[in-house]
Order: sequence, then C-alpha cells, then structure tokens
Amino acid sequence: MGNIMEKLEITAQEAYCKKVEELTPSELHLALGKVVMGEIAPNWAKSKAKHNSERRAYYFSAEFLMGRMMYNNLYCLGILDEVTKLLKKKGIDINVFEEIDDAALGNGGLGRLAACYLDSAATQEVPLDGYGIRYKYGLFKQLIKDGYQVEIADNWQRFKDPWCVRREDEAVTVSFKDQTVKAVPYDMAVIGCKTDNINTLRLWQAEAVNEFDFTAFNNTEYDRAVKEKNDAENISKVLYPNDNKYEGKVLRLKQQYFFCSASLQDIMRRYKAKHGTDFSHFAEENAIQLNDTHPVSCVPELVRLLQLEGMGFDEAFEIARKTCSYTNHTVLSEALEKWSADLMTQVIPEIYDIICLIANKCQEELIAKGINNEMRAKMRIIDGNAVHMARLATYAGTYVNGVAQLHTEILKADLLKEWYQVYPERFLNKTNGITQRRWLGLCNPELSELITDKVGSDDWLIDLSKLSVLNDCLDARTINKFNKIKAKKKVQLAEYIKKMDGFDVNPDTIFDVQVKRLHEYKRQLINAFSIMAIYFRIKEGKLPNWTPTTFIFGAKAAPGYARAKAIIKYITEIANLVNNDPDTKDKLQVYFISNYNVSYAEKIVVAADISEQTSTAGLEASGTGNMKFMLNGAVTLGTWDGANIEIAECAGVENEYIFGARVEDIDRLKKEGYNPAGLLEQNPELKRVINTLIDGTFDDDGAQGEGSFRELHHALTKGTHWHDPDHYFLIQDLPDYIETKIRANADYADRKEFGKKCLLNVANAGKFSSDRAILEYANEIWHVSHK
Ligand code: 26Q
Repeated sequence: MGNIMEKLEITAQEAYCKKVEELTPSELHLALGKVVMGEIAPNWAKSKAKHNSERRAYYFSAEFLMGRMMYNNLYCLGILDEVTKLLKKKGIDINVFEEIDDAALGNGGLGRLAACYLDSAATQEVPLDGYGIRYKYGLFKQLIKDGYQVEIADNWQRFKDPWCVRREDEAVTVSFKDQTVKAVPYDMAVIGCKTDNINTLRLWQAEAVNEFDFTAFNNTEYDRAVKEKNDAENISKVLYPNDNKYEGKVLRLKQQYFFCSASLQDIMRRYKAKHGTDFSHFAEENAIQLNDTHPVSCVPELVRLLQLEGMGFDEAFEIARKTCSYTNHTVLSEALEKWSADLMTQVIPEIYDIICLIANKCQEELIAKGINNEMRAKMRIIDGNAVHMARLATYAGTYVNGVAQLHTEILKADLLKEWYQVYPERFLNKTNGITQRRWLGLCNPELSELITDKVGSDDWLIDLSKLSVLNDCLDARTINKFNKIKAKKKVQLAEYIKKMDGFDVNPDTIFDVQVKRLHEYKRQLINAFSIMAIYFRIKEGKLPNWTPTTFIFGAKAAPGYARAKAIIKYITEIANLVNNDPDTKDKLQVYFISNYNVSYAEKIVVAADISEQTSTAGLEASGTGNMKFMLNGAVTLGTWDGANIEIAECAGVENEYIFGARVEDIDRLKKEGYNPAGLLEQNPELKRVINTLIDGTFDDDGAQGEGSFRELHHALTKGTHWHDPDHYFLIQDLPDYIETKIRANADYADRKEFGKKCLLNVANAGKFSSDRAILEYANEIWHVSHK
C-alpha cells in the first residue's frame, strides 16, 4: 500500500481539479475509495481467478447490512492508522467520513449476519461470494417526533458508491409473466484481514431492457414512454422494512425471483465457460446457501435453467438439491413465508409449475418411505392455496440449519419435526457469530490494545479463541484498566448521543442498553415496565442503595407495525416522566435514541455495562447483538433464549443475569393455562405498573386514554382475536426480571467484582466469532477450502 497520499493527490486533481485538503467530505470519500480500489485491484483479480479454479460457495441473501465501508476497508488493509495520520497532516479529521451514510441494505440480524459472514470468509480465505439486490433505497431512516417514529427514505447512493464496480458486460435478463427486465451486476470488494484474499459481493440492479419508447413519446404518451423503465427499476427500488414478518406482496416476490434468477444465470455462465454444456457436475463445483427462505425460488429456477440446457426434471432436481442448503432464522409463524399459489401463478407461472412437480415428488418419496397420510398432510409443500417455503427449502436442500443450539432443537422438535423424523441427517446447528474486526478491533481500539497486550500479539483479530488467555489475567490492575476503558467509551458515547440526539447523558452512571429491532417478542415493553417498577420503588424510598442508571433504547419499528410504534411512544413517555422528576432524575435516566443503525451500534456496544436480551424463551432464534456486547465486556441481562444460553455457558452463568421462564416453562403454561390477569390481581406492584398504560400517567394523544396505549393494555390483559392475553409472557417474567435487574445494579457497586464479570465475558467470547461459524459452514456444509 505504498504512497497512498500521492495517489490521492492525483485523483483529487484529476477528478475535481482540487487539492486533497480542498475536497468536500463526500469528494474525499469518493477519491480515497477510488485509490483503495485501485490498490486492491490486482489481489481482487487473483482471488477471483483462484475461486474460479476450485469448488466454491455462494451466499444468497435478500439483505446485506454492510455498514460503513471506508473505515472497515482501511482497517482490514492495515492502513487505517497511517491514513488517519496522513489526513491529519493535511488538516483533515478522518471522522469526516461519518457524514457519509452506511449502506443499510438490510433490516437487522439476518442482514448483518450476512455481512459478518462475508467478512469472515474473506479473512479465512473461504471461496464464498455473496449475491443480493442493490436496493436504491435501503432501510428507512428514523426520526423521533413527539415520541413517535417518522420514516424517511434512505437515499444512500447520493454520496456515490466508490466500493462498487458496475459490470454492464455481465448483465442478464430476468423474465416474469408480464415483464422482462435487465439485471445489472455491481461488484463490491470484500477485503480480508491479514490476507491478500478478496471476495466479492455481487448486487443486482433492475433496469429496463428498453429505456425509452420513442414512438409513444412522439404520440405524446409521455407516461407510457417511460413506463417500462419505471416498472423495471421499481424491482430494486426499495428494501422491504419488515423484520421477522412475512408480507405477501407481488413486488417482494419479484425481488426474490429477480436476484435468484440473475445469480444462477451468472453461476451457470461461469460453469459453462469452464466445462461447456454438460451440467451434470454442477453440484460438485458449486454450493449455495439460502439465507432464510427469501431466496428459495433459487431451487425451482435452477431446475428450470438446467432443463433449458436439455436436462430432464429428475436429474435437474437432484442437482438443485445437492447444490442448495437452507438456514432458518425464525420460528415465529408470522415470519414464515407462505406465498399464495394464485399470486405465484400470476407472477412466475413456470416457477410455480416446477414447485408443483417438486411437491409431487416429495409426496411420492414420502409414500415410498412409508410415511402415513396424516404425517404427509403436515408435510405438504403446497397446502391448499399456500406454498410453504420453509418446507420447500427443507425438502429441496442438502442441509437445514438453525442459528443457535436451542433454536436448532426447536426446529427438530417443533417447527420442522416431521421433517426431522424423516430426514434427521439433514439437520445441523450453526450457532451465529460476529466479526471481531468491526465489532472489537475497529469500534474499540482501547480495549483492543489491552487485549493485544495480554495476548502478546494481535492474532486474536483472526483467531478469536486467543481471547481465552484473559482468563488468567484477572488481577486488580487489569480489571482497573478495563473499567477505565469502559468509562472512556461511555464518555465518547455520551458525546455522540449529544451530537446525534441532543440528550445530556451522564457517563458516570450504569449504561443499561437495549438496541435491536422493535418487536413484541423481543419485549422492549418488559424493560419499560421494569423501569416503571424501579421508578415507583425509588420514589417510595424502597431502593436506597440504587446506583444511578441510564437506560438507553434504540429500535426501528416496521412502518406498518402499530403496536411497535406505540411501544416507542410509551418508552419516550417514561423518559419524559423519570428524567424530569426531581425525586428520580439523579438516579434514573431513560433515552430513546433515534435511527439506531450499524454506525450507532459501533458506538453503543462498546459503552454498555448491561446488555438487555429479553425475548420470550424460544422466540429469538439466536440474537447477534448479545454477542457484540459480550465481546466488549458487558454482562447479559437476558432470558434463557437463543445464543444467550451459549453465552452464559461460555462465560459462566454466574457472570450473567439470566431470568424468567425457560422454553419448558412456557410450554407448560400454554398447556396448563396461563392467566396473566390472575397474576396481576395477586401482585399490586405489577398491576400499578401495567395500569400506567391506561390510568392517565402518560399521554398517548388519545381522548381519555383511548389512544394506542389502551390497545397495548388490552392485548396484555384481555388478548385479541388472534392472540391469547399476554402472548409473550411479560407478566409472567416481570417479577423475576425486576429482582434480577436490581441484583445486577447492586453487584455493580463492587467495581472490582463487576469488572471481573465483564472481563470474563470478553475472555470467553471466542466462540462467537463469525470466523468460527464460517469455518463450520465451509467444512460441514459446503466442503470448500479455507486458510
Ligand atoms: C419476508 C417476506 C416478505 C417480507 C419480509 C420478510 C422478512 C424480512 C426479514 C422476514 C424476516 C426477516 C428478518 C429476520 C431476522 O433478522 N431474523 C434474525 O436473524 C438473526 C440472524 O440469524 C438472528 O440472530 C435473530 O434471532 C433473528 O430474529
């Protein structure tokens, strides 16, 4: 990476006729991006050639939540410090790039996991490339106005995008029943750390085959003249903002099929260039991982494309089955994709026909295996008018995996239990992970330095198991150092929050943090209730030893999710109350920060003392935020759910604060009858807390408590026509949660003991590296090479 500055000078001159110091932040971003891309070009080409010469894998995902690329790329190239210094000499603060948005082509966990996996594959030299969609607009930006969420379009491309190369020459066409569009690939370099290897994320953009109808224009039909262009571009226009919720929209189905078809055509073209038209060895060369069911149309599409090459259905299906594997990310019924047969016929009839063939083949196979009628009925891929995508993916793939041990057990025992009985060898667990480059190295240089000092090198950057040496470094001095680092990160976060949201956060308080998408099952509401309980107790003098605590929330709600939006309003109402009450304001502070995203997360996870992971047991498939907090030395205040269980197992349950019902308890309550109203009658404190939704304590802008809070209260106490009362068992778990939270608060006062718990979390976070996860996928599912 020689003479970066010289090249930057030249680029600035050539592109803008300016000196480097005269560039605007977005010009500097583009210019430096171009220089970096030029530098890595030879290694990128070499890596592509290498991947092309061996068996390789592809990650198909409708979402890649990449975050800011500049800092990360410089970091992985090992030149971040150098570039920081060189820019400083020119009077430029490298933080100017914070003005450039992060690429939010994903909603939350599933999309961020895809980004971490690409990073790990590049670093571990796994030949894995990503395929997805280049949305014009990523996940909306969030403002909070008067306590309500307001959504704004995320026009991330307005800064241009130096990290992507448009490959016009490799465009393909994709056809729907009523439309044919061009798919143009944009390649993003995925740069490994401490290696020359560079992988590729190829994102498809939809464009018109014919941009402009001149005849229509001449006939003064101006709308029709550009109709084809608009209709085509709509396909990759915007990311659907749903997280863990299926929505059966035509455009969404088109998006899914669009990128699957384009990607498969791409892979098959590459195969053809090497082997000609004999596709019988396709599955020996290629493995495809389906990131949830969103790309499952890949299976029938591969069959269709192989048939076009002259192959018969049975052989084509066998190849598709050998090529694809499926990762499940949720057990929530509202998140499971069930496309209507009518809609599929209307949009992609040939694909629907092939799914029918697959569904029939499945039933025949089950009959041959002696599976009885009743069980076969439960395994129908097409059931009435509904196409069950998870069943299709399970049947038509080699492996199915869950994303944490508990989650995989639930798939086997519950969601896919019939499938597990028939095809047990297909089921694997692959506990999620996160990349330590972004989630420790880059976002926490202070803690990184301490770790490097203890490990004796920065090898932990590419082998996180090295952290375990910290288990033998729990002396008072090290703990003290750790506590000082945490204090510094809290000051930095307080400054950032001031800048972004205008709040005055006191860094000399405990930071208790819950940041994630807003969803009822994640139970931000139980956190809010616990704060109200603590508020009342403090006011009544019942918590004399309470250490002042700042509760930080960040969450985007899906725009159509009214209850989630009501919960945001409720939290901001609590903030107004407790932050301004003279009895409590020095002991309790509550803030709902706006527009929580990857960049905000990088500032938050490093500063937390307590990580809130409060999902109802059995419902959070894994969680990955929990891992980011652990890695940066926060303790988990969470349920027996998802990866929390494995976190507690690794760090020692005595170093976390685990509370509430386990899956078995929830199952028992469901069977024996759960009566939340009864629990409220027995417990006046709970009743008082929950009644703040309706007793006029708060204002939800409805006349006499008839606003959105009453509906929340009703759902908890009376239920709705689609759910029993308190469907997510908040009232069940609240008492234990409150006591556990108070215990954590009391423990914090012993700075040495608490710091030790935090460090034990860091020391035992090695398992949660996405490097470990990606190597498991490489070895056990894809059978591809690695470092
Ligand atoms: C489906 C159809 C139509 C429109 C939208 C969707 C859709 C989009 C996104 C359905 C689900 C999602 C996202 C799911 C998700 O993020 N799941 C999370 O995955 C993480 C990575 O495995 C886990 O850690 C989390 O527990 C899980 O909730």
